[in-house]
Amino acid sequence: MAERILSGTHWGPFYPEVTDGKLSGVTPFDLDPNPSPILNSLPDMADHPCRILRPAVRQGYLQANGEEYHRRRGSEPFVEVSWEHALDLVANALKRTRDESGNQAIYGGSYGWASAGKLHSANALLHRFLSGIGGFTGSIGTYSLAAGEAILPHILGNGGKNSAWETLVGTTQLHVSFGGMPLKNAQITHGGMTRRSTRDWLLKMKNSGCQFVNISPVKDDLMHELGAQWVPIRPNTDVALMLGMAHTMVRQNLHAANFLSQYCHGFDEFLPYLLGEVDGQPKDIDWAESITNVPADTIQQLARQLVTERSFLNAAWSIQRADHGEQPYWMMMVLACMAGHIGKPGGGFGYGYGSMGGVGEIGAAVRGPMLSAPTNPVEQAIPVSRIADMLLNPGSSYQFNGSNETYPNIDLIYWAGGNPFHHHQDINRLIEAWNRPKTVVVNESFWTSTARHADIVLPVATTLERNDIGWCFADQGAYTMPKIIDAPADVRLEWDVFADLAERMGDRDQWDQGLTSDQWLEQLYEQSREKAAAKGNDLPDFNTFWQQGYLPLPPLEGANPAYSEFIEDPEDNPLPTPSGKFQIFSDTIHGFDYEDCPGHPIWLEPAEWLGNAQPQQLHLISNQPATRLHSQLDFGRTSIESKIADREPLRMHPDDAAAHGLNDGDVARLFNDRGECLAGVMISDDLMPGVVQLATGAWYDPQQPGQPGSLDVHGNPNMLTLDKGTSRLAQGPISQTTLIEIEKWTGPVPPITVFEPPAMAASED
Ligand SMILES: Nc1nc2c(c(=O)[nH]1)N[C@H]1C(S)=C(S)[C@@H](COP(=O)(O)OP(=O)(O)OC[C@H]3O[C@@H](n4cnc5c(=O)[nH]c(N)nc54)[C@H](O)[C@@H]3O)O[C@H]1N2
Ligand SMILES: Nc1nc2c(c(=O)[nH]1)N[C@H]1C(S)=C(S)[C@@H](COP(=O)(O)OP(=O)(O)OC[C@H]3O[C@@H](n4cnc5c(=O)[nH]c(N)nc54)[C@H](O)[C@@H]3O)O[C@H]1N2
Ligand SMILES: [Mo]
Repeated sequence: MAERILSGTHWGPFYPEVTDGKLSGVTPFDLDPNPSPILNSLPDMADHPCRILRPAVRQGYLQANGEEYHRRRGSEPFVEVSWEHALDLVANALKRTRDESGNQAIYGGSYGWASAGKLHSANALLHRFLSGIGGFTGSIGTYSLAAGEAILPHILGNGGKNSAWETLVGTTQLHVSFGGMPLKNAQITHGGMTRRSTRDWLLKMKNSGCQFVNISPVKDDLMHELGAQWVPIRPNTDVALMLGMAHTMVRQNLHAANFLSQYCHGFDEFLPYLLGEVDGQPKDIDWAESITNVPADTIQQLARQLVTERSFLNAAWSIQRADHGEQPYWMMMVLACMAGHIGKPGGGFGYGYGSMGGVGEIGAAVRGPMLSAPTNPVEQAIPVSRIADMLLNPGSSYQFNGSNETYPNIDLIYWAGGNPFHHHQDINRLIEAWNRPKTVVVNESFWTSTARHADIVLPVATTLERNDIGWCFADQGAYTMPKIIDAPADVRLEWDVFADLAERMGDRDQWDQGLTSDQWLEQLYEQSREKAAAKGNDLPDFNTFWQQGYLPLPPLEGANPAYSEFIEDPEDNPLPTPSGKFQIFSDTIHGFDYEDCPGHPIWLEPAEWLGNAQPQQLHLISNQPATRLHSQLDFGRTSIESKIADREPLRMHPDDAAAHGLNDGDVARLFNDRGECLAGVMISDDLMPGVVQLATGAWYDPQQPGQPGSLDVHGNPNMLTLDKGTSRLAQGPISQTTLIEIEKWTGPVPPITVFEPPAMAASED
């Protein structure tokens, strides 16, 4: 072992301190300039009371007494059973489902972030296991970026390219970001980056003369040291603002006409809409002001600056997590084309800077290890956030990105590494849907809401209790993730759980090929090492790496502005789009004939927004939490210390607080037709009036567990959000499209109970 053991998480690497077999503290990684405060919560991970200690089965499932036994999930006590018993139950349910209904009746989409590490990646292990036993209905896309993932390939030919930070420093004069670039989000990178560098890049840009503009309902979405111009905007109206800017450019003849004709397809089809020749409504600055609440003068100023200065446009992922979220992503590309700086140093556009730490980083020339898996024999997969639609409407049809599909009938859900009772919109609707299948199996380390709504719960070791490798896609360094402490006695490695299940399903040989998980880890590393050597990069052998702890990796070569090759030589380096150019008009999308996503970007009214709100309604933004990763470590000290009256903080403008008779520290009830929750009031000038902010991830803590419509006493915004797809193109989640009402909670304040284990009935084994 190295002198100091190094391990890591999605929010960065750390050196553990172990006292008497317990994780007593952590020190951040030496090379990380801005370590995440979420690291401080790690000591709470190992032995918190909400740890699942033994396999557990819902009492009604165990007794199976009555046809409707699956309709009481979340409301009954659990019974602890032996591993043998629990694994037999899972294997029998899988076999029964397979025999009676076929493999497509198993839902294994199992979305979620799980933990960092290349081997023990829960969702990947589940998919590998289920593929080996005949397959499963899977999921397509993410809750993060579903609308972007669907629209960008049509208009850019792939997921889009981002310029490296290096190319923006000293070159970008004006940086305009929709949704800001909040450092709270840049703490995190999927897979766990070694360094949190976004803050430093932003300061370098500022110090070399860049002016920043933060277009967001929330002022501190851009750090105050940047002295940014804050342009408060009504949520979900960014596309109208962009159209107003585009209209100004055309009217004042500022737009880059040569760029549009040389590098873009379909500006002529878009122009009549922009000018109002199609619908009688020019998308001018007064029209844009009436929708966005951004003053017409500001829109005009920004439009001029975008053209006259070397400008860069960025959109946070949040702005597409909204009704018709495809449109602002599409329109921002059009606006950047009209400004004409794409491909030049410091100019152009990108998506997701500040949404996650790795965006804008160059990454390494050597790729990380990957566990191979058999292809899933079941081809069907649903757009990930349509899960409740699928469970509620088996056999019904839906449209998705040009195809017509039918929802399968699901008998069994198996989840590992995610928390849908945190992440899905409209939890009350999810409860109804979740009660439909006959069996729900969940692998977890903690009694999350999802574990509480399972039939069979299998307790698995945490990242602290197993050997793994941290190797993040955007990073120039890899690190070891050695086992730091022992798992509780009856808690097992997820790898071994699947090995024993594979044994019961007759698939053991394929699962582990006779090797232990530690042997697999070494083998995976050595495979990466061989691939690196073939490209002329020498990596140390596994044992040396394991001794070293940290492994610097060679950077990818070249940091050119995105699309510079295309701009320099469009004939030889066309974009991989149908036209070979930026698609301002998409004949493909036009051919789908979707009213909610036609052939060029347009303004479409969201289902809920301040423009159609009642006077007492407020727009709820449920952003990513600063003090944890989603729902992970909500019980950890960093998250707990941030709570107000034990509840998730609700930020609101002083005028809105006064109008509702609320003061700092009060408990408020948030409600709409879909549900209700409590939250702790925090008054802030950083919010625009009419908009309130409640981060995601507070564990759902219902007053009557298992009952749809119950009050959540803790502050899960998904009690209130709307469960609808962005459009037929992406079918993405729209959590940022939510109106609510609010009132002071004057009754006794209910205690938070969700961090205690659920009720247990006497064990039978
Ligand atoms: N209202 C609203 N809702 C949202 C969003 C929003 O902006 N607003 N954002 C959405 C987005 S972008 C995302 S990505 C999702 C995130 O949603 P999730 O990714 O589902 O959230 P997490 O809390 O990270 O859930 C991961 C779970 O995996 C468990 N886990 C960790 N390691 C392991 C392991 O090794 N094995 C197993 N079996 N389990 C493990 C953790 O204990 C945790 O319960 O939320 C979405 N929901
Ligand atoms: N600390 C921490 N960091 C995280 C995560 C976490 O759980 N914790 N999750 C990670 C994940 S999975 C993801 S996908 C990314 C998500 O990254 P994002 O989607 O970019 O993050 P959000 O915090 O949802 O939103 C960023 C900001 O957008 C603003 N915003 C919301 N709606 C609108 C709108 O309609 N218009 C405009 N202009 N602005 C709007 C909000 O003020 C919000 O603060 O974050 C990652 N980073
Ligand atoms: Mo995400």
